[in-house]
Amino acid sequence: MSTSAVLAPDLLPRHIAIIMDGNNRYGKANDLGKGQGHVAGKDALDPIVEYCVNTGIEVLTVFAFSSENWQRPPSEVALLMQLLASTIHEQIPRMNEYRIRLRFIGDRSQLSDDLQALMADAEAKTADFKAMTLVIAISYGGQWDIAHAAKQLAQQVEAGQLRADDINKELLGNYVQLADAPAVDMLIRTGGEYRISNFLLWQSAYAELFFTQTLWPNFAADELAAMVKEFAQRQRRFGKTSEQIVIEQASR
Ligand code: M2E
Repeated sequence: MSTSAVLAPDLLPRHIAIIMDGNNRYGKANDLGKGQGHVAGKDALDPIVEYCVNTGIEVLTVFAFSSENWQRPPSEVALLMQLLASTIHEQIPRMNEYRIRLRFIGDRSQLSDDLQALMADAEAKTADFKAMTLVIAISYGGQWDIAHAAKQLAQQVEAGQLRADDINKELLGNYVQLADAPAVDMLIRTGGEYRISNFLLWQSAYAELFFTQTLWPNFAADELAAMVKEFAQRQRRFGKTSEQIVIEQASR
């Protein structure tokens, strides 16, 4: 399938979020060494980023390492931390080439000083790029995100700068991660599980959900393009009455 079919801009998702699951199963299925599925998964992102920037997607957010991933075997955590650092190093020149802004969300206090410095450096070097924003979620959890936002409001209340009665969803929504980005339009999970796994809970409140059996290292731009097409079809149906859809289908 061609990945370049043109879609009406008002039917395109502005923000796509992906749970990149299935690296370890890919490693086992292909007799790779322990942890090598993650190495394979690392390279799967590049064509997806290229598709998104060429299609005019504003924000792509990927779940690289969750709050829960800290409970994986220490050797796997160590490998993932190494892979994160080497991937960030590799990605900086690519971001420069494509004019993509790189951002990170999650609880950075859990990460090594070296990794924190590398993340801050990558963000600073790409801060003015406007072609797309690529967001990497590291040590991220949706519940952490909401609790972290609530804590900031509570500190304002404690300081006498805010009345508890003035807290509402609009105000809290200004303190969650990516408050300045469009809401998630499409939430995709690869690897065959049907869960959101504490990803962007607040930001995905109205997202269209997409699940595929494809393991992350095998997920390619043509499958994403088919999902974006399906998203546009769902958008076109949205707002129409069920009678209109029945008439439309009868006339095909
Ligand atoms: C990623 C991280 O499972 C992860 C291993 C490292 C690479 N990866 C998958 C990422 O998601 C950082 C950047 Cl800059 C890009 C991708």
